[in-house]
Amino acid sequence: MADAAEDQRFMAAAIRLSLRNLGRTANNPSVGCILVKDGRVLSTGVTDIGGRPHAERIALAQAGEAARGATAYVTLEPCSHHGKTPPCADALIEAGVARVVVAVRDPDERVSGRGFAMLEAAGIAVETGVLAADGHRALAAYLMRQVKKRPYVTLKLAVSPDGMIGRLGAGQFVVTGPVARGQVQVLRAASDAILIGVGTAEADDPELTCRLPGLGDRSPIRIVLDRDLRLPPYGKLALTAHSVPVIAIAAEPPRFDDTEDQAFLARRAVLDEAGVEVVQCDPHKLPVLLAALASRGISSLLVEGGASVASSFLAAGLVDRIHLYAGAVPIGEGGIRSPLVPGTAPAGFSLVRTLRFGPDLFEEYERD
Ligand code: AOF
Ligand code: ZN
Repeated sequence: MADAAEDQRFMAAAIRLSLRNLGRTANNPSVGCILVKDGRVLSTGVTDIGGRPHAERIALAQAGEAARGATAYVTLEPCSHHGKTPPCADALIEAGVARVVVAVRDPDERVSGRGFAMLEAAGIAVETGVLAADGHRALAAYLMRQVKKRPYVTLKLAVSPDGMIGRLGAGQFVVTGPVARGQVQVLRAASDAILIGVGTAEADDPELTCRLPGLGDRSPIRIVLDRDLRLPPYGKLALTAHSVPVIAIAAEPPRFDDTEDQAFLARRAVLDEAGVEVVQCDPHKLPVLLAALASRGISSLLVEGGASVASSFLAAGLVDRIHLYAGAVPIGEGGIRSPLVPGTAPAGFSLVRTLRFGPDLFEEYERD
């Protein structure tokens, strides 16, 4: 007899497990799977780096014959299609699993209910919607790309106690402590891509990689809104483009007179050489840009700066989540005012979490 509390407990574990490969499975979701028999965990699986094998196959391979009669807890409906891998629903059936418990139905039109139908047709008991809200949150980026054809956008801002996010022409100004900065790198590691404006690239010369010990190979693709292609070829972004991809989003031609065109092409050639990919797409048409990023398999986008990029994403209604770090170091004279202030939910957002990282306060807001 199924026990609802036990189902929730194992699903919660499967959801936590799925978070492990967030940001590393593009263009596939990171799914968690736990096989349980007689109240004991037989094996676990998370969608592998690069998106394959799928979670269920990893867990089934580990359990072997013991999977017969087991219950599979899977965060997403098992796939029913022959994509780059054969259907997980078939693998669960062949392994003799007795029951499948799922949090979220897969909106992928190749699956969408067919996974459940295949399992049920084989006599497997199927239950869905278990811890659905938590499952949706864990799969938010994948679901956004599938349903709205754009990435899930997180806006990150570090605001000084005097309400600023940087100082004009002063280079990188650190308003938060090391614990908060480490958290930002964890967030980078869990994102498929990170986006800034070229002004931030010029002023701060950021690297935007994840440099935490043990997380070094999890840096997201770096995207720069760079209408005129001003990205410095000897800045940290261009210099590291051969190891972690950099995409510069420049305006579409034709927009220059001949001389400007020549200069643009010359800058483009230098960036090409450095390994920076130049994509021409009007950087002011954010919905078009986001659709293009989604079609490249980017499901989660972290917007990191500066003020005008943050404001345009907010104004376009394209922010799904805000991570606001309230730092302890004032910026003072010449500061760039933050579009948001700590302690005040922007219209259409609600505060979901507050944490303290050393001297700094962290607030998480989600779109209502
Ligand atoms: C699962 N378990 O762990 C994942 C699933 O190209 P393919 O063959 O890898 O299929 C990609 C689709 O598979 C993806 O759009 C989504 O529907 C599903 N992802 N399914 O059963 C998993 N990652
Ligand atoms: Zn699958």
